[in-house]
Amino acid sequence: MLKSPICDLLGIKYPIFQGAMAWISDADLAAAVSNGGGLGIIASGQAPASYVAEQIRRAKTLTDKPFGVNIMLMSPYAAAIAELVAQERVAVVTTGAGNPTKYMARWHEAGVTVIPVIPSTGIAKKMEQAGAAAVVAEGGESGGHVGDLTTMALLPQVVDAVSIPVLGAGGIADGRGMAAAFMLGAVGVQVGTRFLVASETNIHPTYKAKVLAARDIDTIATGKRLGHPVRSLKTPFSQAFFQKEYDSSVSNEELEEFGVGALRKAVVDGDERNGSFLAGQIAGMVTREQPAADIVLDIVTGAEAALREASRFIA
Ligand code: TUI
Repeated sequence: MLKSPICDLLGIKYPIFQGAMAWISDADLAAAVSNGGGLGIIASGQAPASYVAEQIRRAKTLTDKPFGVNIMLMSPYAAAIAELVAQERVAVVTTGAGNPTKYMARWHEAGVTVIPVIPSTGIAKKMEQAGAAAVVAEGGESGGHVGDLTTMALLPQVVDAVSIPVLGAGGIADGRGMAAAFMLGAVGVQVGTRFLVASETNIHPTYKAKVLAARDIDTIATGKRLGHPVRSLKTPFSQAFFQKEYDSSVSNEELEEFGVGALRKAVVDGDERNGSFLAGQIAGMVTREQPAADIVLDIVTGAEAALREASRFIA
C-alpha cells in the first residue's frame, strides 16, 4: 500500500489532496474525496464567510474523515474565513495567492494544520519560517492562478530549500504523475483538474464536457500583464482576453473589468462564449467521469505500479 509521512501527519489514508477550485470544490466533492481516503478541500474563492461556514457544516455531516478549507488570500473575505476555520477547528487550511503569516498564530492555537500553496522557493522558505506544517509546490501547468515555474523545475528546488514536507501540484492527474512527484522528493500530490469531472462535482455539464474534450494544447494562461496569470481552457472569452492583454489601448482597469464574473458564468451557466473554464494542462489526459473515490484509488494504484516499474532501469 502507498503511504507517506503526510498520511500520519493528517490522519489520511492516501497522500492525495484534492485541489481547491473556486466555485467548484464544495462540501460534496471534498467529503467524497476524504471518504475515498484522500484529503478533500473546500474552496473559498471570493465567496463570503457565510458560504464557507455552510460548506464546512455540510462536510461534517457527509464525512467523519479529515478535510481542509482553502483560503484565496486576495479575497476581501480572507480574514473572516481565517477566523471561521479556527472556530470550526477545521483539520487543515491551505492558502493560495498570497502570504498567510498573519493568521498563523490563531490557526496554531486552534490546532489547525497550515499548508500553503506556493510557486517559488523564496515563498516556500517564508512559509516554513512562519510555521507551516508542509507546503504544496504548484507548477504553472495547473489551472487557475499560476506561477512561472513548471512542476518539474519547481518541486525538487522547493524540496531542497525547506525541511518541512512538500507536496507536488500542477500537471498531475494519474499514478505516473504521482510517482514522478515522489521521485522529485514530494511526499504527496495535489490534483485539481481530474476532480473537475468527478461524479460528485456540482458544475454545469458543459464545463465537464469541455474538460473531457480538451487536448493537451487547449489551455492558455492569460492576465500576465495584470500580475496574476490564470490558466483556463481556450474559449472565445480567454482568447479575447489574451488579445486585449497585448492591446496597449486597453487599460489594466478595463482588462480586470472584462474578467469579472467569468468563472461563475462557466461553472453555473456553462456559458461557452463568456465563461472562464479554469483547467490545467493535463486536461487532455482527463477522459472520463468517475466517482471521486475511484479517481483517488486509480491514482494510488497507478503510482504503486509506476514506482515498482521504475526499478527496471537499474541494471
Ligand atoms: O491560488 C492558486 N490558484 C488559484 S487562486 C484562484 S481565484 C483568483 N481569481 C482571480 C485572480 C486571481 C486568483 C484561482 N486559482 N494557486 C496557489 C498559488 N499561490 N499560486 C501562486 C500562489 C502564490 C502567489 C504569491 C502564493 C503566494 C504568493 O505570495 C506570497 C507573498 O509572500 O506575497
